[in-house]
Amino acid sequence: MSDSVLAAADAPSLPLDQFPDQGAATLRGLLPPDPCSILRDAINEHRPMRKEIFYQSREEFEKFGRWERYSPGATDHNFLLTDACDTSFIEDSPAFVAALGKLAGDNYSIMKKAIIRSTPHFTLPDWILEYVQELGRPNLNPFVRDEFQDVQYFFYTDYHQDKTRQKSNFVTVYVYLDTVEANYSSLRILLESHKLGMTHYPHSLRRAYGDSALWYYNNSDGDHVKCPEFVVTGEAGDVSCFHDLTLHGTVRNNSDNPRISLRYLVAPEDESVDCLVNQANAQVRGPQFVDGVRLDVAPDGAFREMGASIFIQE
Ligand SMILES: O=C(O)CCC(=O)C(=O)O
Ligand SMILES: [Fe+2]
Repeated sequence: MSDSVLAAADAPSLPLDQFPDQGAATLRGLLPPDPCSILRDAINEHRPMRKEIFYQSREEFEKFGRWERYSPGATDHNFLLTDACDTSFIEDSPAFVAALGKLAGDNYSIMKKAIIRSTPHFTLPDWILEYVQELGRPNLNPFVRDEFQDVQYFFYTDYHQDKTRQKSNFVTVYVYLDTVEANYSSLRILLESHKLGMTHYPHSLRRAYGDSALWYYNNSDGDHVKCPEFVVTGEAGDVSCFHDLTLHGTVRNNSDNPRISLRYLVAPEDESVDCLVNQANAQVRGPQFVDGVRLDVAPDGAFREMGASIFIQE
């Protein structure tokens, strides 16, 4: 047996039918690994990690950059939507379609999909490294030249919820395209955190004294939950998913060939459909939406220094 088969067998799983209670699930080996690796190579070839994709100085960023419309679009300026990326083996796969159907009902829609590139510190110009040093959620796209903003670049991400809009109701579905070990910017999911509803970022989280993989989380209504941290290790073709209010994050990736993954936001037709996402909503005790949820973003969209709860490895 090869090492990778062993690793896949060893990776812990979260059964899909526990999604409403846990706020997350894993679908190991859902997709064939070879086409995932081919897609990864194609992305890496066309969008290699290079220092040149970033503005080289703060002056240059202030002249040409902006704090809005810097992410890949749902319908345009999105490299995953181009002919260079064949995703039909994912989206037409009976196993993938069946899993999404369970999560969001047969009439689910893919609201958005994008390529997520984990970015190692050595590809970042010094001025950006300094700029993001005290940020909790260093989304790097504002600092990327327009041409390359068709991919989503993260340095790491502190625990956060993906939901930002009042009306949205979705599940984030993550597709790994390579072997992801714990320190390869694996996803970290705080189980059962969706139950407290939407809360402001930075979230009120403290690590348990006796168990570094356990977090105490509360909302401002006095409700609280103890969340085990689930580290999503895995292989190309493994899929994981989490509710739009589930706290999750990623740590840095310092490998010279860092992780490339796909992220799908998948929505049920409406709130009455009998599906795992809506069953998870029924377990949410706190508010589904709060205003001004990101305290780390200034009115002009600039990022504010606020530190991070997630462990930031150097
Ligand atoms: O992959 C990452 O680094 C960030 C993951 C995440 O939170 C997201 O894509 O919403
Ligand atoms: Fe996220």
